Amino acid sequence: MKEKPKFLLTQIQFNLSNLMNYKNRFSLCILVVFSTLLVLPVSAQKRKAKKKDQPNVLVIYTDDHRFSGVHALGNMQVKTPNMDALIADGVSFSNGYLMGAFSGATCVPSRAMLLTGRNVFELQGQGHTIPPEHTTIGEAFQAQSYNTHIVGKWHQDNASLARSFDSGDRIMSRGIYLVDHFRMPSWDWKKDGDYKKEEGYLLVYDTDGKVVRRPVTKEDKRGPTGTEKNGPHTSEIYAESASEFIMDYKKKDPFFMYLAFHAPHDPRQAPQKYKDMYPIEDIILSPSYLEQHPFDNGHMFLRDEELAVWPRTPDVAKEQLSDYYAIITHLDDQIGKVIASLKESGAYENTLIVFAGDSGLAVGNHGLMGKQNIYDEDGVHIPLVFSGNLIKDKGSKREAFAYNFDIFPTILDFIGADAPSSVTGTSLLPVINKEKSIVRDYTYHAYKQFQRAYRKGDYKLIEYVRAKDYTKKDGETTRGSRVTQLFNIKNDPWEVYDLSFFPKYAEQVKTMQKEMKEKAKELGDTKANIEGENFGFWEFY
Ligand SMILES: [Ca+2]
Repeated sequence: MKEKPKFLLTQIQFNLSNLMNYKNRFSLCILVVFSTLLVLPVSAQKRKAKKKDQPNVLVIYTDDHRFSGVHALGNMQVKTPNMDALIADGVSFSNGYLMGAFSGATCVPSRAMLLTGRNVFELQGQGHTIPPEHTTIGEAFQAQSYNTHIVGKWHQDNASLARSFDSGDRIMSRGIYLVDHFRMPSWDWKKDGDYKKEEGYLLVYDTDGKVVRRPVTKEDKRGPTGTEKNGPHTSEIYAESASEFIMDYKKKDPFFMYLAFHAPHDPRQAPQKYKDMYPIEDIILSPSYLEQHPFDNGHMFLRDEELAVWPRTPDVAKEQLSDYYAIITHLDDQIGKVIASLKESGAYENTLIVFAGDSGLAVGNHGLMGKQNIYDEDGVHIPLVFSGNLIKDKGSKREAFAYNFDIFPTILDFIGADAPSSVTGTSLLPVINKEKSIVRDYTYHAYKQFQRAYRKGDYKLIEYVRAKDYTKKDGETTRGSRVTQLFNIKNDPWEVYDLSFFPKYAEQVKTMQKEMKEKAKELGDTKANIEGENFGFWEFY
């Protein structure tokens, strides 16, 4: 513990000051030694023993990677042998969820929740800034004498980045974004967190095919225009950096590494070799595929949705899904390299690996492309896996409802440490260890002022409202539709058959509507709790 040396010093100083009157230097010496012996050796030994046994922790966070975007989870066409191996070597959660978002960039709150262990209503605003009173996962591991390291995407403020990690490499998103996996600016780690736009650099191939860095210039227009001929893909850059860190790691203290990939986020680019694995004509669309969403869900037009034309004909949707699978398989290969480094360095034996995605993604489901909704696969259902040598019940699945903000308390619990008081998520360790079957009996989901969902048992109620909205471009407008949907997720995981209008389910809908309102109150789902929000769902319901 970092706090302990301070305590020791204070004790010794206190003893010394009490002894100032002693003339006999020998007695003073004996007493100092005695008091030091009393306090020091026991705790020092304990610290040492604890450090030696503590496992390393590697958190792999993928971007816009839906649950069914892992072959072993959704049994779809996508090939993910390395992720499947993590699942075979661990415990995976079949009902892992993102709670929701108040921003179209759902990456932001998703990461804020992961990093603070707090739910979407407990973040500062939409989660762009993590205030000092919300202890981050990095800080919590630092307090346990871990060396904390980050590679890849950081979507929050510089101050929380600097205080969360001891080191880092290839930091993404510090001011320039070229919308291109082959031309993604990186920043070197800066302890002071003072990242400057002009310090961002690109990794490119020189004429000999060697990777070299060059500054980003005004000529570097937004893409996607890069290919594997220009330079390495973000997934390759981050995996290589993480592997180097693992191979070179010599410190006695364990490491906590946060490896945040940007794939499979759009633009869905991958080297041609991976694209060739998924011929468009062979792609099988999901059961929920539609040419167009049947009603205005409140946020139909934004960058994610504009990635494909309307209507999303089968050919359009297949092309998108082919690209999505290609970038996932490419990512899978890179994850495989990181795991290989763990094995080669000998660290695998004592490393807990957490693998999770930050949101779902529609890619043609229900006529949608993005993640700005709260359907399962299209918006909130995520891969969530705890894996590695230290997990005993290998290849097993858990049905318990889990959120991404449970990861933080779970891994602290795993290493035998208490979660900081600012964490409100729940440890899933008792579920992993089969001491409990659930930690909560429902999930709640929110997307802006337009959509709310409540999942209990096999059923999921989704409510949509027509609500006011404000954008800089359009000013104040009214969007959305008043729609109720009820799905049986167990029988219908793709949410194809809306049961809400069948008389048989009238009571079920009524009960769930009532309960959802109660849960909204308990969770504090009001615009007052989301700093900067002008409109709240419940005022339009
Ligand atoms: Ca994302």
